[in-house]
Amino acid sequence: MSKEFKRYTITAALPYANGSKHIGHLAGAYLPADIYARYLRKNNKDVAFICGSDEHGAAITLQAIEEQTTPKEIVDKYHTLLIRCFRELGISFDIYHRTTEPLHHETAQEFFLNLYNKGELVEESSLQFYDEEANIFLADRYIIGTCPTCANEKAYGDQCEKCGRTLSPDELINPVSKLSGKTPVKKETTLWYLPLDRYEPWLKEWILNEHKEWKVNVYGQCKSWLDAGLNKRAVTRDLNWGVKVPLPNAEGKVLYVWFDAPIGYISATKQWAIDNHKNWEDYWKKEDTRLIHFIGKDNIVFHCIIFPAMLKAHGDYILPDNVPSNEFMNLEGDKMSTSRHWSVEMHDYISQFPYKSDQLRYCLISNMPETKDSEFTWKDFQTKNNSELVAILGNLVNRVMVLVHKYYGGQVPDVKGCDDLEKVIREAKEKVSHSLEQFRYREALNEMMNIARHGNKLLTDKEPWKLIKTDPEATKAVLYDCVQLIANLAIICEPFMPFTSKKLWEQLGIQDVNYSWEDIGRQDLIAINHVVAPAVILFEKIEDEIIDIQIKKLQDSKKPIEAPIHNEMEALKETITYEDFDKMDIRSGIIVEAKKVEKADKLLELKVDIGIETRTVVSGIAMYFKPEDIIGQQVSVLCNLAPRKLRGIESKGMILMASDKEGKLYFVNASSGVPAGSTIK
Ligand code: B3M
Ligand code: ZN
Repeated sequence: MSKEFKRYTITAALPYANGSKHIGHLAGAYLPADIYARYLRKNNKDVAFICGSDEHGAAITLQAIEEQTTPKEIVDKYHTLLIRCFRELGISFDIYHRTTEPLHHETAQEFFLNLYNKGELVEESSLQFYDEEANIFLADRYIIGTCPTCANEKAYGDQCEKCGRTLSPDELINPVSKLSGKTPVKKETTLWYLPLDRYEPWLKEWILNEHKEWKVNVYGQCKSWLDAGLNKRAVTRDLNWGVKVPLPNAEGKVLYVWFDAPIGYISATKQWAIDNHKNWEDYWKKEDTRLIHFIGKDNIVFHCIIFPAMLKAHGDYILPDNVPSNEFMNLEGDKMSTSRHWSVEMHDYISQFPYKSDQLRYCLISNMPETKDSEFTWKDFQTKNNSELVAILGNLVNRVMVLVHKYYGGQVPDVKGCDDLEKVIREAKEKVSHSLEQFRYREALNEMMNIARHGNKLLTDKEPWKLIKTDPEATKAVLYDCVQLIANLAIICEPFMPFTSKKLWEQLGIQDVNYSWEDIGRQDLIAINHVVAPAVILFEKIEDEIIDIQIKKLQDSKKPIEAPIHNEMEALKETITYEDFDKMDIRSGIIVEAKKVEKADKLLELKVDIGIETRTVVSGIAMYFKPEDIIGQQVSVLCNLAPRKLRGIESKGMILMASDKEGKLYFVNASSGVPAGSTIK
């Protein structure tokens, strides 16, 4: 370990308890955190590995309304499911807490009050969307409308899930309330804000100068946020599900879920400390504690900028020393998404591949999206299992155990090895340690497997099944070496494949293992004459049929994306003469004014400068463009089209648009700089 820390607080993003989680989440945050925590524990470090369910937020209340149930029922259900999945996948949290616990509410309220009393929060009134029928302020998620970028009519007020654009409700075209289906009104409300701009100079120094060692993907994202400049962020919401704002006259207001969730790490640590006779403050307030947040890339800003600003504002807390966020793991060529039914859910994997958690862990680690997005495919999963786990690790262990039983009745032979095994293993161990400390899991896993590869090479080179006939002493030495090598593997593979580690110890006939990382390299882990267990199959081969079922299941479940307007390229129209074409007067123009046509979803009223005059043109592009975004847009105008009245407005001419096969519209324009009025032929 580079810098000496006395203890480690390792957190993994608190998953929203509003649904199951997929293997991309596992690869993104939980698995790397678990490997790291296990590695530290093997090094006898003092570790608190913290996680829990994030049970607040508008998404959960909304879901409750949709499913005609209560938020509490939803979070109870998924909290239970998540706990089970993590346990079965070997994620070794020291505590898995929940943000609906009273201890968390107290902790979050105290934190809020601390900032409030110090004047670190700003109170401001503003106009927010309000549903007059449901009598409720609408969280961003409660408002849906048309995405200005991709025209998805079901975009949320915070994000369009079709194109991924981050939105604010004001940007939606035709916003309606999800609750009543009515157009919301704007109403005044008071909210409290964290003025992030106050922390900007400090954050710049702290991240950009003092944490240059952070992963490039994390550092890069922070830099672009900081370069763009930080604004105040609301830390409360008008909602009735969450941690109540602990102030008078704050009825109906709760802390914003992203304010209370990271404090969830602290409250979980408090509970763990109560349960284990520890002092929680050691893990959050002492400089010799190393705080590390494991998260997915969509959480970077919250963990690198907002939460540190909160901790800094409070003043009593240490700051994260690293935030080794991963990128995303795609699935079979597409973005992994539970809502789009393109995912492998953790619980589905567990039920379809029982007792094969390490096989999944192995495959995810070897493909971990460490600095860029990666991909999971079922074929690759099969290959990793069959050609690596079965063929390299399983095969080695099986051959060694079979031979030890065949020649020595299962007893570890009494001639110590002559191979330079110790050096090989110690070197591999150094590399694994170094890689893990840099959060380079793929590399670490590969180095670990190199030890198994070395074992196989030893068998292939020395051929004990032949050697036994000519040199029994040398045979003993080879198999002694192999047994020690397997014991070393049992220690070093534990962070990656804890179930396999356990099986290896069983295979070696060892109970109550207390070897630590430091012991890796030793050639006397298993005593001479110790009896090992009869050979068992460590990994089963996965057949094509099993993989084909999974691939088919995935393809069948994919939800059709919103129906495209027209599916195919339009057929060509019939031939016209040049004279027909020449009748059209097409000119380059510039949009100088634009506004929506009342009560017409699709229409914009435009004023277009066509050189000789400025004309009114009514255009059916409102689903794709916001009026304010197209002022100054260069367009092509069919000027001599007979005028017609649309919604009472006389439209003189037509704006030419290109339309792709999804029906998305694009302006057709001459290269920029062409003056208005230039003719187009
Ligand atoms: N629940 C978001 C997520 O699951 C959020 C993380 C909270 S970590 C404090 O992606
Ligand atoms: Zn969109």
